[in-house]
Amino acid sequence: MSIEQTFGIIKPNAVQDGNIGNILSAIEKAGFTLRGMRMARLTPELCRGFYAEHVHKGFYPELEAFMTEGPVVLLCLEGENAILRWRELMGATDPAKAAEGTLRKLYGQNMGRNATHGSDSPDSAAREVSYFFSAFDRI
Ligand code: RTP
Ligand code: MG
Repeated sequence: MSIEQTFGIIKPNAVQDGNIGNILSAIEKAGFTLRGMRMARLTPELCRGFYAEHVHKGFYPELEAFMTEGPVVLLCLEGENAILRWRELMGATDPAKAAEGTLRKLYGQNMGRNATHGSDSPDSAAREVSYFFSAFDRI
């Protein structure tokens, strides 16, 4: 058994559409423990640091414009195999290809406006949790 922490974001489109509650409810029903949660409005600088691996890709300007257009909810989730299980609950990056019942299928609009973010590995989970949460914020 491996208890992990992972990092999630409820992205601007899901906040604008009034789906914070639905997504938090799915997280609780799936058995995650919420260790950190905060609303924020990302700045371009914060977004560049967060998406360092994507900054030089063609889609990055569109990604930054979207992620900074309105408030987001930052999450630290804990549970058994939390990193993989949170990715499974979200579904595929492209909502059109995401499985029925997944968060991106339910609340995503397209490849960019895809409702949620989740860390993709133990290294990125550790980096992303500490990028946005101090130890004091994780309770
Ligand atoms: P995320 O990081 O947001 O959880 O998504 P992911 O791992 O499934 O996808 P990733 O490859 O890390 O891409 C990060 C976000 O960039 C947008 N994207 N757009 N237009 C495109 O080709 C494209 N590719 C990626 C998506 O919003 C994706 O979530
Ligand atoms: Mg990613």
